[in-house]
Amino acid sequence: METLTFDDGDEMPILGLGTWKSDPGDVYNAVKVALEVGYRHIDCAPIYGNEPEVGNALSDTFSAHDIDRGDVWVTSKLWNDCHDPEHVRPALENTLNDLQLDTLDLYLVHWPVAMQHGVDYPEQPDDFVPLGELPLAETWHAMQDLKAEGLVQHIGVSNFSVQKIQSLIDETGTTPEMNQIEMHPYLQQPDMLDFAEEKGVHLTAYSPLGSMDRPEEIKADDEPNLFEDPTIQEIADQHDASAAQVLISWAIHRGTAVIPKSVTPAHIEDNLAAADLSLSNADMDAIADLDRHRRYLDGSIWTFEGSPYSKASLWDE
Ligand code: 1BO
Repeated sequence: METLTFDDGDEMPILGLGTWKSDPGDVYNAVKVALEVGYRHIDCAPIYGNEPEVGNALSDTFSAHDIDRGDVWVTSKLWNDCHDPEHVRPALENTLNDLQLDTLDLYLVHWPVAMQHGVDYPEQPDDFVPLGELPLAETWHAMQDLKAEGLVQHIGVSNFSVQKIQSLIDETGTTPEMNQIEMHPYLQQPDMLDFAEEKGVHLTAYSPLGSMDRPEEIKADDEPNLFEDPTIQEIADQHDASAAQVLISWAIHRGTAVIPKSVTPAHIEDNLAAADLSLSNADMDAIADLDRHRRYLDGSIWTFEGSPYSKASLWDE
């Protein structure tokens, strides 16, 4: 499988298994199946509420000597309530403990949003901490310490805008190695793609299939369904592929990593086969025309009335 190469030569498989919204009861099997059929990249986060089960699946696979730990890329993320430098290392230690690992391949700051310690999801304005009080650069320095100690091999961010990454570079003199963001044909983020290439930041596309299984409370009424898009369907038909495979292959053709989520063995396998699907320039041009800057995960959960965060300050647009 294609890989993204980091400065030290480490290689991240370009296609990974996403685990957001995978129930603890399902994710063990999903990770086991994924590793059995050939995935070597698993994307996790403590807020997904399933890292202990992911850890059991990894541990059982490694102890059966089927696959070596060194052959699997594992990413996790620092949740918003642990941005204070004093909470960064304990948060990582919890994740390492849950995943039953000594080190992570990649650790990301999950959102450019800080919350009071102990808050999973904010319910009131006081649950937030404004970035003016707890700047991202302070959190970033604590992330750098984790890397220096070898507790994580690479560090990056998620849901960061061009402006926020540039500020981090200006303020700390270092560049995040990864930005994991929502990307699919309806949200192509061309400026981020150009910026990332110029600065040497890798990108990972989350919600590449449109994330239709999100909880109803964070879904809009009028959400377009990528699987039903006539252009995607037509390209899928031409290649005798599924719409999901076209969407995943599109991300890979743009040089971004991609982490489709599934707990269904047939879909997990179908998604992996997208790595072998070759789209033509005409296919890529047709998909380029679909961009409508449509976010499925638009940050509303962080921007309710009274929050110090707004959509404008979150996305810098
Ligand atoms: C709130 C979870 C976002 C996806 O990583």
